[in-house]
Amino acid sequence: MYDNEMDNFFNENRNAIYLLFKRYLELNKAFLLSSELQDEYKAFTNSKAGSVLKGSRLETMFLNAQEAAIQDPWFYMTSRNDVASWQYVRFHVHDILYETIFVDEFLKFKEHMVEPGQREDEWIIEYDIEPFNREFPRLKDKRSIGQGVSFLNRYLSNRLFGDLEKGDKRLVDFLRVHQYNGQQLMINYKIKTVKELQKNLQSAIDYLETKPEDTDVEELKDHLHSLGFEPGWGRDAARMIDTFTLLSSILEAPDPKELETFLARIPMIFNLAVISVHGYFGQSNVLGLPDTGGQVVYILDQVRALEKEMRHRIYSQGLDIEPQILVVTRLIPEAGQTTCDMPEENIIGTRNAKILRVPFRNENGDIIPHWISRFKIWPYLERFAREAQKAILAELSGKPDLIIGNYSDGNLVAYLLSQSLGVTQCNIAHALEKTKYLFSALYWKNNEENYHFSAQFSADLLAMNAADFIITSTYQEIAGHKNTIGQYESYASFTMPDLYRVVNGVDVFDPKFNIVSPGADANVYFPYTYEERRLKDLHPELEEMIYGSPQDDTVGQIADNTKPLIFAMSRLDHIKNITGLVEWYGKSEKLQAKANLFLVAGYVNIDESKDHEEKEQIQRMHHLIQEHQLQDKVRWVGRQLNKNFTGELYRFVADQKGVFVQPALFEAFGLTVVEAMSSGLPTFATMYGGPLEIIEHGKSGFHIDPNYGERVVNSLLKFFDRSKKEKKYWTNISNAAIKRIESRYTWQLYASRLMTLSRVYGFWRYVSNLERDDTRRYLEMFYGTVYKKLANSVPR
Ligand code: UDP
Ligand code: LCN
Repeated sequence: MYDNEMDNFFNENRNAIYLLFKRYLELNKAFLLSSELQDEYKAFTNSKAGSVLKGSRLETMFLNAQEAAIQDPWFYMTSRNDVASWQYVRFHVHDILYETIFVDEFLKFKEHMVEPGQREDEWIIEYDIEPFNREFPRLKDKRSIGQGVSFLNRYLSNRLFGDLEKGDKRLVDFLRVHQYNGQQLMINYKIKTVKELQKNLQSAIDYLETKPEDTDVEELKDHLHSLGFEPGWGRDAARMIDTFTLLSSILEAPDPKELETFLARIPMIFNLAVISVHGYFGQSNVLGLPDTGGQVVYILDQVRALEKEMRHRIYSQGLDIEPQILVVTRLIPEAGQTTCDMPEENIIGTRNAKILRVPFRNENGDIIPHWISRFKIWPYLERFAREAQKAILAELSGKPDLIIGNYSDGNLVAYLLSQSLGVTQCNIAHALEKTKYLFSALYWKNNEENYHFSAQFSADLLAMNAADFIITSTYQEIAGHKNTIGQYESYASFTMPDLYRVVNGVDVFDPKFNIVSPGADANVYFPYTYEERRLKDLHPELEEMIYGSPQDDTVGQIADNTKPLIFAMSRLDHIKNITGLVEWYGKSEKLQAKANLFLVAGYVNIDESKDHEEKEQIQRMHHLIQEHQLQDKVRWVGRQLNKNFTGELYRFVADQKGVFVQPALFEAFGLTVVEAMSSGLPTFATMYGGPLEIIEHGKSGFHIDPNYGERVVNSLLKFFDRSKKEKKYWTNISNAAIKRIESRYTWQLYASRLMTLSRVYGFWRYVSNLERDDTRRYLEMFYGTVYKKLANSVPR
């Protein structure tokens, strides 16, 4: 595709453009990333020769450049001009030509560079979901991304209820599908048409208005039954009138808000299966073990909040049914200090929620005894799903009403279960690995030995396209930010040379995406100022852990305990970058003079770790502490702490006017950030990922760029200095952090939103089910012919 305006610009500025490309070629790199492309461009246009390019369209392209693939004389580049808006172009470096191209051409060029043996016209699978989505509604405005349900309500009220007058029976039929243990709910066979429904709703309202508002459903049910109404409308006359009126008004003049409120009341979720396969899923002694962090915390808090919300909704609609939630995970016989070898465990703080553990088996059917890294889990999942299905059906005496998958492995299992049982599927990614590792797809072969991304990304494509709806913790998780790519967005197009090419992997404008942010357990993580709730009895133990003499699981002994603490806590993965923090601290004597460093992460003893990345990080930690002689300024604890202890630890650090630092190279969401902020601890967290959205920079905390350690050190120094000079500075940031979390990140808000979404998507699934068959078949084919082979190629 040619572009006259650009052609003219190229003709007029041949020399400058040539010099620009020459500069890039001289970097001698096959691939350039956004920062390299943009920095080099800025440097060039600041020179005399380059200044003519300023303000041009070419400049916009280069300032938004994301990636370039260079093979003299060709320079292929992609730029992201806005959230989820991509442009692909190529330049001929010597002829100074420019052309816009299609995504597949860009991907093919990259493939050719990585696999020079592969012919450009060689046939390779192209994954393309776009044709299947053509008939489906799609958001238009980037600001609406992640608010799928509001859009869907508008769409449904327009489309479905526009058809009602023509006798569209879908709503009536939908109201009739609800049952619990054989008991009919909502409406029965007496109501067959929309007209009958409208008429009987009026009769029911008239009847109820003759009764006192608090008349119990028991007294009313016989008459309502004769009108075609079954339990599920409300516990007393007042609530029933309200629900009937809501529906009656929707049938007359559909309104999206009313539709949502009405659907949110339908008793359709009694049993829930939550799938979380990898890591050590347990209630104590697990956090900080490999693959075991926020996801476990998230799910346990989520289950408690959901059970409460489900019970409340079921009760308000007049039913006496106890909701049941199962968290299905992997049984690990060699469970160490954890309970992961127990097939069942009740979840503390719930009435009826359980952890159900199903083992992995080898080809002979023997149970695998040991922990398996989340990157090597793939060959076990299909069988796991089959056994999990049996266990769930037996435990619930029937199907669950909703299946929630977690992370790539849990989402794949949720996909298999939901297909097999015909149940609504919700996905939660927690973290998609694709954006965490540089060139994870392009150089997938190099990563296979340790990471098996080929299987993981294929599982992700399957699960995200099969899901009825997807919950994300932030907007950036879906579509990124002006300058960063969203985690889901990164699946829109990519290539794994020699394997397959994705030209349309997922559409971030799909209304299936909804932002529902998690919180932190408010019973555990509360402000340090709540004196009467504080666990002061733990203080001697905390003192000992931070300042006491060295133990088997600690390194370093802080000499001067009058300085505030810089506290960091995370799993000891490379991406968490705790070693980066130690290095920045080690290199800054000024910072060492201002504060001590306190770390809770992984193990201190390398022999205790079974994870290759963790081992590497442990080694590096020891090395850095020695190299910078930090033994009397740093305390590193490698121990699993229970959450009440952790809660008081954040507050203990706050008492001393310390700070929390989350230095990750990328953090999908960052529960520690929410925990620290809830405690009132000023927090410095990575600008890559969730914390960018959680923290308002300079107000409720600070963003840091882990690629520039010196800048991080400077902002910490500035903070400590200002806190010393301005009496209220530390407290202002602390208060704003607490406020920020209270207003946005709570489990109560989460549970209410998720329960409403589940019902709206349940309805949407019902009305669009048949239309989805072609997608389902396409995904099955991909599962059978691509994913399954990749999964089985992972060594067991
Ligand atoms: N955590 C902990 N001890 C550790 C590391 C982590 O208790 O050594 C807890 C932490 O309090 C938080 C969770 O594990 O609740 C980590 O969640 P986050 O979202 O920050 O990171 P993830 O591990 O999920 O990547
Ligand atoms: C996984 C992560 O990496 C974190 O960023 C999240 O906070 C956690 O899961 C919970 O969703």
